[in-house]
Amino acid sequence: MIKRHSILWTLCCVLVASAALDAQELKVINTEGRVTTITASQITSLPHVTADVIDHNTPAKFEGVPLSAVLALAGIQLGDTMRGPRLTEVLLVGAADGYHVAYALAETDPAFAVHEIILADKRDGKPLAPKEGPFRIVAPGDKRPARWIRQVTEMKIIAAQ
Ligand SMILES: Nc1nc2c(c(=O)[nH]1)N[C@H]1C(S)=C(S)[C@@H](COP(=O)(O)O)O[C@H]1N2
Ligand SMILES: [Mo]
Repeated sequence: MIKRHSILWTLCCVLVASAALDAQELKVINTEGRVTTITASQITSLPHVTADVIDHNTPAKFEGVPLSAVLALAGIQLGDTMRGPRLTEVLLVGAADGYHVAYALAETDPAFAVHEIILADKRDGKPLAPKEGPFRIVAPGDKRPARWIRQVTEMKIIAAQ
């Protein structure tokens, strides 16, 4: 009896732990449908930049990774390759609550954008709160934060032409 109970308990712990780990992952899907899973530790180990923004009329300092660097982990090339039909590519971003936003892929390219879009993992020196993180897009070039999508789980590139 005790043994069966402890096996069930262990199973439960494993399920809960793996669900928590899943939430720390991010899927990037390229135009061919190839899925790359990026882990939180991969993102942590990339060079970080900061974005000083005004959020709810209050200054906030986000830290994160340039979106272009996250996309590079999934083999998505920007820069010189961004010409011709590649300029029709759309980045569709999905969140845990079902919210979605779209960027033109070119907006994520530092060669095009004045203000680099980042995948933030910290706000004012602390990891993002669960309802905001673990990852949130911060686009300092956008005056309204409607595309600053919280709880990002998926990024999909769609060729519009
Ligand atoms: N996942 C997710 N991200 C989201 C939203 C949402 O509903 N879900 N709302 C957007 C909108 S419309 C705004 S104005 C801001 C609000 O940011 P806040 O949560 O810091 O208030 O988040 C944006 N990011
Ligand atoms: Mo909003």
